[in-house]
Amino acid sequence: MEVVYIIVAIAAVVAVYFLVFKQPEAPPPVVRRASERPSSQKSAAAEKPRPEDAASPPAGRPEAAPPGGEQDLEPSEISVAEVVAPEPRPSVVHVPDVASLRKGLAKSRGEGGIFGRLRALLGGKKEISPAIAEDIEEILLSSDVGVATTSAILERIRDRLTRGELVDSSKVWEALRAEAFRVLQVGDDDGAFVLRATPTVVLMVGVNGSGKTTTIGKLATRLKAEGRTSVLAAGDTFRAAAVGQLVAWGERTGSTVVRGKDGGDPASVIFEAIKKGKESGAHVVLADTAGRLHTKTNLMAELQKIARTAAKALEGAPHEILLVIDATNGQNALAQAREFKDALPLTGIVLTKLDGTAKGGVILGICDTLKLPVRFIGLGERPDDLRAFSPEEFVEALLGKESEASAA
Ligand SMILES: Nc1nc2c(ncn2[C@@H]2O[C@H](COP(=O)(O)OP(=O)(O)OP(=O)(O)O)[C@@H](O)[C@H]2O)c(=O)[nH]1
Ligand SMILES: [Mg+2]
Repeated sequence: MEVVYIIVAIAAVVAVYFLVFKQPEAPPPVVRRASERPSSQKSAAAEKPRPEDAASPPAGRPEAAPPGGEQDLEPSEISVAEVVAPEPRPSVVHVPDVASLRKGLAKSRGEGGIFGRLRALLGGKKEISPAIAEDIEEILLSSDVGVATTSAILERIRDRLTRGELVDSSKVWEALRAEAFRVLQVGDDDGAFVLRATPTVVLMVGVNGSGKTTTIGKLATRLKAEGRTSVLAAGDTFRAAAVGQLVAWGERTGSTVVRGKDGGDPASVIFEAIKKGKESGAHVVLADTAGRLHTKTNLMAELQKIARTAAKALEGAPHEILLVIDATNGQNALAQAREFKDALPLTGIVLTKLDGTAKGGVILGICDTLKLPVRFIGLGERPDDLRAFSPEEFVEALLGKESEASAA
């Protein structure tokens, strides 16, 4: 009898061993949030692993692959990562929030602002006469929309007024919003930049004090919150304080800061930062540059050299060259922007300090003139006062008339 018990016990141990330890190993799950991709790509993208997910080592552990980490990848997973084209995805997840955007645009929505004045003009009117076009024109011009953009908008509005299409104030509002949307939507590339490479290299350029360094800090903050790592390149070697400012953001966001000697060559700092980004598997390199007057040709040539050097450090870099514009600079901002666009292959705009102006219309003139997408807008000095731009949301926040009562 005892022999039977022993045989049964041995059989049970063997069965458990095969069941538990000899199961085929499941591949490690690809951890990804659905919100990391634009909605249009969600279904098509299904569960394809992204190259950078599979290929990049986690931040801070560049060389030492953890046991069971990259070394455990099946050959098939590696080849999938190699053949699948990089899937563009927003670097900063955009969460629509018209109410908070409206708060940031309070000056433009207030009594003296573009929205407040349009509301005062159209609010009480039941009957609309073609002469109203002149009043609208005056408001747009004094809200920094710019002469060319205002006259293009007004031409269409006048046309519709004459044809009797805009019979009441709500129709005029609708027409104005449609015009604003048409101007703000530049192709299908608006909003946060996408991570096309590991690392994705982003170069910030602009005149003095436009908000380049602060925007880098805000971006590093947002990226960190999404589990991405940034290397900050202190390319403003002109002022020691500028390096200090970036180092402070680096400490705040846990990002590596690559700096050079005071007065050193900014291009070589950015080269080193890209090298560091590649070695450490960082997702993004955010490169600061010294503010410069758009009229100084030698300083504009320096930016061109920085861009060329970045491409030597990593093919395709810089992936984004963002022109940082201070919204409170009004029409001056437009002149600056044109010069920067002539000198560099800009990929987008960051419009800062929109919280500080009642003339939010400036964004229309900039978009219309430059035909460049707005990537981010700055609405304050705090780390989270940066929003990925969405034309629909912006028009709703600036000119959304359903909240007229609570606008001012
Ligand atoms: N209100 C407001 N202030 C901002 C915003 N962005 C930047 N600032 C402030 O603008 C000032 C200049 O910002 P910086 O980031 O130093 O500008 P910069 O372009 O790096 O300046 P330079 O390095 O001198 O060319 C700082 O006081 C920032 O806090 C914004 O969106 N809103
Ligand atoms: Mg700076």
